[in-house]
Amino acid sequence: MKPDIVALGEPLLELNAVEGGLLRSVRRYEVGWGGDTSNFAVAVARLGGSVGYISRIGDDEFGKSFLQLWDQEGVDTRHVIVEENAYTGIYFVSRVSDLSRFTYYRESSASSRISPSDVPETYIKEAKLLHTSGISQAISPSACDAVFDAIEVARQSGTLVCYDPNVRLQLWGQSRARAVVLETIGLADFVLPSLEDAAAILNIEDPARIVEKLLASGPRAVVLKLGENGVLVGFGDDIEHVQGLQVDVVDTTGAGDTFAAAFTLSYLEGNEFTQCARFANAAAALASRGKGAVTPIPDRESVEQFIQAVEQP
Ligand code: KDG
Repeated sequence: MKPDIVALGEPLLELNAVEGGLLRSVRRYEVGWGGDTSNFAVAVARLGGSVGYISRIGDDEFGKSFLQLWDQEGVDTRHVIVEENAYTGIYFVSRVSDLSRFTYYRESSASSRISPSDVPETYIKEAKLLHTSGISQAISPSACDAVFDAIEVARQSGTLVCYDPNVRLQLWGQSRARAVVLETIGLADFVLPSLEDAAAILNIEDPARIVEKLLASGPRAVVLKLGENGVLVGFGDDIEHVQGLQVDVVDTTGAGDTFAAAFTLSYLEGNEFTQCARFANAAAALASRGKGAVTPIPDRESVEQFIQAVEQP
């Protein structure tokens, strides 16, 4: 099987606080899976796409847990390298609403040791789309090089590049993040930043100006995620607003990754950008109704039923 979509980055075991408050007082966690690009890959698979993952994991129980997950979900793992004597990263999620809710234990993890020699050129060339992120670049200099190499292979062979800046300033300094993210945006076909990402890398607050500015650097489409206010979709000279869908939000962790999966899959199925964004909005809304990054990712049927219910209440 040659997957249509391949993603490159780091999976992280997730420990999601059951109680509210600071982690020092939390006594119970729900164990799950996270890592933006792994969430993306699982979401593509649940939505019915063919997908493969490029990463390194430790030869530990958490790495094995990921192999089981990907196997169950139908994510191709032939380019996931299992490294002896290395560990799989973990993160904790507290019940607060901003990115400070993430606490990472990932320095020197197996994934952070990914390097250009791990980039599977033929795999990327044979795919229709490569997805990667600012987190994949932030975890180490060698991972950052691997991302740039993978993008270069994709660009040379006509494989589309989707990039989620996913700016996590706990992982790298703002000026380095800004330089790398802006450079990468110029190399990507689709760029899917959140408003917070854009604020961290541009000194612009107006959403339409952000989209214009990013589009000017070269992508075919920029989709700016505005949370419950929906998204702005910019392509060519057009900027369109797609409304958000109201759901009871439990945990937004991973919702952006589901958005990216649904958007890219819908594009590869031949839909227009605004149509892709509508489908992606619905998938992301459903993904935020449950706790954890992976468990609430919806399947195709649930998204289609949800869209129908919203359109014909
Ligand atoms: O998009 C959700 C991710 O942020 C989460 O699963 C953890 O990959 C993660 C990270 O580095 O923040």
